[in-house]
Amino acid sequence: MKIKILKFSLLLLLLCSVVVSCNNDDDDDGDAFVIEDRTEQQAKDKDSLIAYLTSHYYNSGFFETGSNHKYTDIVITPLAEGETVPENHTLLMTAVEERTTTYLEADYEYYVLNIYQGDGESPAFTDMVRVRYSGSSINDALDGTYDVFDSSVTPADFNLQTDGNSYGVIKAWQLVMPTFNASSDYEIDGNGNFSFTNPGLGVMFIPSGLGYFSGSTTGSVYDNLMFKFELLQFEVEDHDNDGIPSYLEDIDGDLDVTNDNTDEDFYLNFIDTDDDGDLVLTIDELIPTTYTVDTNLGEEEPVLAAYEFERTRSQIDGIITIKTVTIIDSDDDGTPDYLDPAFTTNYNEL
Ligand SMILES: [Ca+2]
Ligand SMILES: [Ca+2]
Ligand SMILES: [Ca+2]
Ligand SMILES: [Ca+2]
Repeated sequence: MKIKILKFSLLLLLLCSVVVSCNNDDDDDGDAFVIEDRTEQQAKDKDSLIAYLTSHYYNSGFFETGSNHKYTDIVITPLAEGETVPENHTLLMTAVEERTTTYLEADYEYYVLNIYQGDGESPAFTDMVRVRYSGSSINDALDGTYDVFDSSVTPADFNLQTDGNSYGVIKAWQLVMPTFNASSDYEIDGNGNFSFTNPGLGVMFIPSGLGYFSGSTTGSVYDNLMFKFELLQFEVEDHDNDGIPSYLEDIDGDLDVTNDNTDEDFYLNFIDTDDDGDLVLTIDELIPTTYTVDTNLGEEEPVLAAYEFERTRSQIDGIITIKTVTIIDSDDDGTPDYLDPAFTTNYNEL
C-alpha cells in the first residue's frame, strides 16, 4: 500500500467551499433598540481609540530588564495637559502596532502593544488558550474612570473557537492570541502555585466591533476595550474529536472554520465526524499508529510526520504508549481520503 502525505496548499484549488451565511440578528422590525451600522460605528470607535492612545503612556522602561513579567506590571497613565511623556515611559500611540481585518463585512483597525513575544510555541486560531488577563473599558477611561469589567489573575482557559456548545471569545482574541507565543516552561512550587517562564505579554486596544459590539457584557454598549494579557499555555483543539486538529478543518485557509463544509450537510467540517459524507468516519479514514517508548531503556519519543497527530498517550511503569493518526491521500490528487467520497477504506478495520 502506498502512503502519500497530503499537500494542503493544493486543497485551495481543488475543493469548493460552501459559504455559510453569518447570523444577522438585526432583521427584526419594531425593535426599540437600533443596532448601529458596523462601518459607521467603527469610524467613531477609531477616533476614540486614537484619542486614548495619543493621551496615555505606559511604563516601557520597566520591561527592559528582568524576565517573567506579568500583566499586572503594565501601568498605563493618562498624560496631563501640557505634560511630556516621562523618562522610561512611552506614549502608547508610538508603541502599538496598528492591524487591520475585515469582520462581518466591515473593515477594522485595532492596536496591539507587544511587550514580550513569548518564548514558547504559538496557538492556532481554533485552539484553547490559558491566560491571565484583565479587560477594561476605554470609553470609561476617556471619561476619567478606570473600570475593570473582567479579569483573572489565576490562569483561565478559553476556546478561541466556539463550537456552539461552549463559550467562545470575542473576535479580537481570536485574531491577537495566535500572534503571540506562550511560555516555554513552567514550575510548580511547594504550595502548588504555577510560575510560567517568559509567556507572551501584551495589551490589545480594540473597537467595539471586534468586542461585544451592541452587547452589554461590559455594562454599556459599543464599548472600546483594552485587554492586558499573558499567554501562558495553549492546547490544540479538535472540536469534533475526529483526529483532524480544528485549524486544519479550515479547508480554504482563511482563518475561519465557519465557512468550510465539504459534504454540504448540516455540520461544518470542524464539528463533522464524517467530513466527506461517505459514511466512513473521518477518524477511520486516517492511518492509525501506536508507538511504545520505554523510558527505562532511555528510548526517545518519535518525531511525528508532517500530517501525523497525537490522539492519546498513557504511561505505565515508565513505558509511554502514544497513538497517532496520519492523513492519507490514496490517489495523490490533493484531496485526502477523509475529504474524498470516492475513497471509503476504513483503516481501523484493516
Ligand atoms: Ca475557512
Ligand atoms: Ca459537513
Ligand atoms: Ca471534521
Ligand atoms: Ca472518504
